[in-house]
Amino acid sequence: NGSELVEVTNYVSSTQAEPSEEMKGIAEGRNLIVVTLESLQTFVMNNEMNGQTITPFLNELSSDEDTIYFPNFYHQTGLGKTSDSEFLLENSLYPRAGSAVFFTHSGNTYNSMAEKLGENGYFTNVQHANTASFWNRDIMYKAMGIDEFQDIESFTVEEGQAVNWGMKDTPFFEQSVEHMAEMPQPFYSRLITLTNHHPFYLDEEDKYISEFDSNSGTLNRYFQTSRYLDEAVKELFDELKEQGLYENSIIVMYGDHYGISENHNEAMSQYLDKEITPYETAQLQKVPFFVHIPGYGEGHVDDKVSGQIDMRPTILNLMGLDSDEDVQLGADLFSEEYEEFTVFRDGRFVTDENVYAAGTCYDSETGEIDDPAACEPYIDRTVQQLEYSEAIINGDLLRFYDEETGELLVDDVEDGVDQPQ
Ligand code: GP9
Ligand code: MN
Repeated sequence: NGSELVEVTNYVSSTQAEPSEEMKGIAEGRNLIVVTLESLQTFVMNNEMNGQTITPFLNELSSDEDTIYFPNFYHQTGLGKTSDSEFLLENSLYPRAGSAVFFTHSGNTYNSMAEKLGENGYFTNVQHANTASFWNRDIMYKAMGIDEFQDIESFTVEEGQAVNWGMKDTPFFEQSVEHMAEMPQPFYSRLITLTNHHPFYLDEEDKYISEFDSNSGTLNRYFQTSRYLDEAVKELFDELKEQGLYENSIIVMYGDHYGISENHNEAMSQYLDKEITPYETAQLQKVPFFVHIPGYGEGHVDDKVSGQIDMRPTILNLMGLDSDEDVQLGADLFSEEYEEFTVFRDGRFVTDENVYAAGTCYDSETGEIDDPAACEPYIDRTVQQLEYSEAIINGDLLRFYDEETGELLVDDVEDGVDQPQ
């Protein structure tokens, strides 16, 4: 009802963190390249398997002087998998429980990051070598105001260039960069990778490391496909440099969701050499997040607890665009007011002190069971955040967003819910 929607509006405007002045606009006017790293989890980063480095390029990048790397960044996706991560990135809202929002709410009005960049002179594009209708992307991208979607039709897949779900990441990146070279600048181009996807098969020539040896073929192969993705990203950086697109861009990369489910706990326990408790399972929802700004020079590892919902406000501030009046539930990661409190779509949460999973409150450092009182205040807040997000989506609330003032028009909200739509 109307009063609930007003409550949501008030909540959103009263809880926005003031974006960082220091980081504001440091990538202003640059091209924005966002790479979705399919199924990449943080546990493979800066790690080895049977003495072999799994992600050599990304490891180097994580301590590069032009990179801010977030090792305690969590995915917040649900059943919509990759598409849920896209939803989080573009809208800074939680995806829906029990269904993929890309299918259920593609008719809504959104105020996506793409639309916002578009209104500020950017050409906006997504590239993904799969059929356009997968996850209802073709429809949802229109709702999110993305100018151009280059799907499989825009790519040439030669003999030997496909494996698993389709086109391999290396030729995909090669052609993506060629496409970028043709785009009007500044552009926002989002690249969605595919090779590191279940069931994680590879051609022999693409295996840079050997398999793991556990009872899970899935986990055994996952290290190899992660290694392949790492190599492909290295080539992406090389090609951007060759095309002269590197210096004048900002490159943001994030893992979309877990690749290894709890069905493989026994094998995972063998690899990590520890028992997989609900605490460990929550830790395994970490996905890597990189903000790479060529020439920045002040790169560092930022270990704050954070999540995909924070990408939109963080990126927009770096691009010099205000979003603190927008209807979004994440916060600028560089804000001095940033609160370390990350909510999973299923109601688990992580703070700097605790991990709440399977109804149990754990100490975030040790993984030991903590006093339930430590988690208590966050339990209601978690439910509330998720409910508000649902209310925004289900009520199509962004219809009432005023782009001029950056506010929700409360009177219209109340009228809108009283009238048949
Ligand atoms: C499909 C690709 C993978 O186009 O994004 O989807 P997923 O199964 O990871 O959601
Ligand atoms: Mn995915």
